[in-house]
Amino acid sequence: MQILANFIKSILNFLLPKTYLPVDSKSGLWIDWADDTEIQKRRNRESIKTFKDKGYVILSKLIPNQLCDELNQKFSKYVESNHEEARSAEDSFGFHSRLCNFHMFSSKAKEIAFHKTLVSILDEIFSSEAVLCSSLYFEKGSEQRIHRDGPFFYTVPKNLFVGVWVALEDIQEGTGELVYFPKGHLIPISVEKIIQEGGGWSEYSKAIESKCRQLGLGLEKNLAKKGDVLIWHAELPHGGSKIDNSKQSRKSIVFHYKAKLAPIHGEDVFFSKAPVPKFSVFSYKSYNKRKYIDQGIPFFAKNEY
Ligand SMILES: O=C(O)CCC(=O)C(=O)O
Ligand SMILES: [Fe+2]
Repeated sequence: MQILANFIKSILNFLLPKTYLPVDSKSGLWIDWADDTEIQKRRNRESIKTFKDKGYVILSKLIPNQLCDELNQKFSKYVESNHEEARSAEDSFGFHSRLCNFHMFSSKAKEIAFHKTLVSILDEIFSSEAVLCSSLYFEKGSEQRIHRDGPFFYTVPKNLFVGVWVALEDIQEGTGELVYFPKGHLIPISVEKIIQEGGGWSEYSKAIESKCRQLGLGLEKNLAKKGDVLIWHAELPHGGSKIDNSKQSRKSIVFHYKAKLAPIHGEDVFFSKAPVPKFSVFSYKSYNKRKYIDQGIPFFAKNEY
């Protein structure tokens, strides 16, 4: 069934004229346009309101400590049984760089990703089913520069994406905490202009950070407790701060979701001058009746990019 659907989508992508939708076109997320009375009608109104106003919402202690510990133990076991691959990702303190798509291996990760309260909020944010696209398990801070996730998860229309960050231990100061500019999702940056000038990811990220600083937005640090969850808007500028204490871990997992029917593309399409294909083609799996993209097997990748 899925093979047939993908075959048809690929044919249609080939035959149909591609959409010329400029990257700077309007947000497709209803929340970005909704007024207060609309938001008040929703079950998770408080979370949704905070998400709309600040660009993120924190759900304190949502994930049980035991489940966080079990996932960390699963990661250690995964490292043991994949020692050759893991060794190349290990630093001199014994910590590994990011493991991509650990949820494809671990049902504990899926249990967290599809936590009942979490998905009920995500479904309301999208006003449709939230579909899990990918995940990143971090044993230490990412030290990633301030960025928006938009280019990596380019939905059409845009912003039908959220990131969900889960603390898997109490986060210590100096370990490369997650940082973000509250309200930074509201700042317009012309991607079109950057593309016209031949720029890409690096120019876009620089422009975002300097605009936030220029407007005097404060950078906030997420000194989360084990089990805390933070949901960020597709346009929230965020990153990982510098690691001062390399001996201390910063265990966390990030999940990326899209609205069910939204086609999703990558950086190549986001920064390209070419029109966008109508459909994105993926295989899906399900867990407790929730859909997720089949990402194959987990793999280690560099933390910085
Ligand atoms: O956890 C971090 O330090 C940042 C992760 C991040 O930016 C992402 O997953 O999109
Ligand atoms: Fe990110």
